[in-house]
Amino acid sequence: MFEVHTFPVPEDAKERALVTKDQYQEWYKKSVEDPEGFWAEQGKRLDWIKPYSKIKNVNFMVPDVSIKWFEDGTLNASVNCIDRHLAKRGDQVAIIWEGDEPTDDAKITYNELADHVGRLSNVMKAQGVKKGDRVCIYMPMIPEAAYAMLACARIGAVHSIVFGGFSPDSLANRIQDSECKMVITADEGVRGGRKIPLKVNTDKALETCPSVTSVVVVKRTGGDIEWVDGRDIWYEEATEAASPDCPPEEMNAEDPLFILYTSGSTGQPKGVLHTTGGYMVYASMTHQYVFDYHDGDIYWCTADVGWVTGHSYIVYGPLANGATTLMFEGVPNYPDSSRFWQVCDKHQVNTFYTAPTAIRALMREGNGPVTSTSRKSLRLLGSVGEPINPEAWMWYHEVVGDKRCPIVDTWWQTETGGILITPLPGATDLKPGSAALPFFGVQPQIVDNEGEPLEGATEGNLCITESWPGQMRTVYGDHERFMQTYFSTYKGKYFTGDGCRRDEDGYYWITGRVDDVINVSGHRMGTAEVESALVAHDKVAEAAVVGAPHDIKGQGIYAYVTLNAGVEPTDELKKELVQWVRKEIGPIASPDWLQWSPGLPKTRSGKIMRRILRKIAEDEFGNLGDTSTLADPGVVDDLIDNRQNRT
Ligand code: 6R9
Repeated sequence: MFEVHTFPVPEDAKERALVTKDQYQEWYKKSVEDPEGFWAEQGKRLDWIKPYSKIKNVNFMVPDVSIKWFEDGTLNASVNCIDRHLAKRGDQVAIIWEGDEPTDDAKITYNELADHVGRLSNVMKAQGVKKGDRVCIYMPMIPEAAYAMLACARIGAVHSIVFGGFSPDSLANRIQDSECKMVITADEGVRGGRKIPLKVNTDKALETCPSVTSVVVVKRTGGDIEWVDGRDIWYEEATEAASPDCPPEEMNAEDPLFILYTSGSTGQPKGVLHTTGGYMVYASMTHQYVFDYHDGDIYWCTADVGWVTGHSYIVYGPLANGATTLMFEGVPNYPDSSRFWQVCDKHQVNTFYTAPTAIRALMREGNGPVTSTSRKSLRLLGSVGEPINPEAWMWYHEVVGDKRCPIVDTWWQTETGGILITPLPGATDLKPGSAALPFFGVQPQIVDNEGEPLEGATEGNLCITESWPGQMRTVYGDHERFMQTYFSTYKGKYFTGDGCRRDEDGYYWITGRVDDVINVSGHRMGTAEVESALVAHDKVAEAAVVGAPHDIKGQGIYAYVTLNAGVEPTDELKKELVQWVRKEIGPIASPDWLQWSPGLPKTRSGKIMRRILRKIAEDEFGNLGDTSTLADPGVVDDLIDNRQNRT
């Protein structure tokens, strides 16, 4: 057992802190005792076109779940991220772009950002994109991805970003689900010296997407691509010819800002819908307080804009606060594993926010690549995406942060829009591995399997009992599924899908998903999605997928596959199936282990008993629990005998 040390707030963090320990207690108390008053005040951090008079209108009870914040106010998100900063900080750098190659970088000021976004907005309008239309963004990590998001926001279009690592099929499914009218993409992406064929993938996806009438293509590499006349438009040509002035659309606080697809325990990924007012208030506020953001700070979040972390903490939160945000196209180990820290030195980064999987991968390379850099500019470190194991936390703290920098371990989800449980750097003593305490306005509750609230030091299922402004409003096109997924397990409460422990100091320790979602390198993958990709192969009869511990990824994907009668189980076929899943979903879904299983453990009603498969995948087959309800208990011995070596 790892001994828990507490790390007190360092003196210098206390001195510059926007929120001190006492203030945290006081404000938190106010935020839960008088949420209307608290959020009425916080709403003022944005510029509104028509100010709100109503604050909160929320019902968590199925079948009437409805969530509204600031519902009679109007505003525009791009104005809040750009226009309102121009008078004071037009010449300040808004985005520092660091390319895949260390020689490739750029700085974009707020004035330049306004120009780019205005032009692209006009191009989109000229293509017939109107308020409420959906636009898919399938881009590498280049500034144009941020311009595309903000241009959508400016004209009231709803963006749906699809991570550049997803396959043509995954892209097509997401475009079809929200009937996007336009796709904004690039000829190719570049990551770690390798090219990603974004336009080729887009062309392939669009064979089954009749709703898309135009494709805007950024020239990133100049690689060879095909061109569909009348549909495809070069970004550079079109924006050069367009006017930079585009008046913003007046949006209601509850008008959609974006859709972002995320994996759940069943079925196809869900289109998580976020609206404008509450999301922006929450993204801006959490960015300011969690990262103790001060004017002039250089802030770097290493996420991809294809994930929610990129939405809230590369683009909307930082830009709403007039910050300088760094956008990185590359990967942590290219050209070598010093890259992150070299970039910190090069751009004098003060705040660095990354995922535990990256920390673990770099930790494996030893201290040399870190200690060969200065990192003197660093003041604060952050972690997100999965539980950070105390060993990785300690390494991050001691080696990367030279024991000077607090670490904010931020727990949140695509659904929550922003950070819900986290330390504040000037207010919270740290315990490695704990996400610490709730943010203002957030009321966590740990419940048992029957939904009974558990008090004090305890462990159970994590729910949130009251709404906060950044909460998702619905699943796009399927409000029923929204209510079923999040509000029906525990009546009247938002259920996170995570397990959680609370210690005697009230600190929260997230223990991981309690549903059929696997967290691979901080990316969510539904077991059902991988299973349906596998059974789509014509040699596969049945498949069951579970998560298993993985040294670098946190969790890896373990697949049990039953082949059709007469098909020979060969190593070649194993490779073929792994490739097949890559192609069907994307590289992040590749099974790490694949085991042939002539039979799967099923109940007499035909339900696969994943609990047993999980134990075998974890090498814990000594303690399988009750197997007597299985239709054929014999299959278990076969699975144990043929389990995959995970080391
Ligand atoms: C922001 C993001 C959400 C799931 C969440 C949980 C896990 C995220 C965490 C964490 C422990 C943290 N998770 N942050 N677990 N400690 N600091 O990652 O969103 O991709 O939707 O994933 O990730 O299991 O439920 P998303």
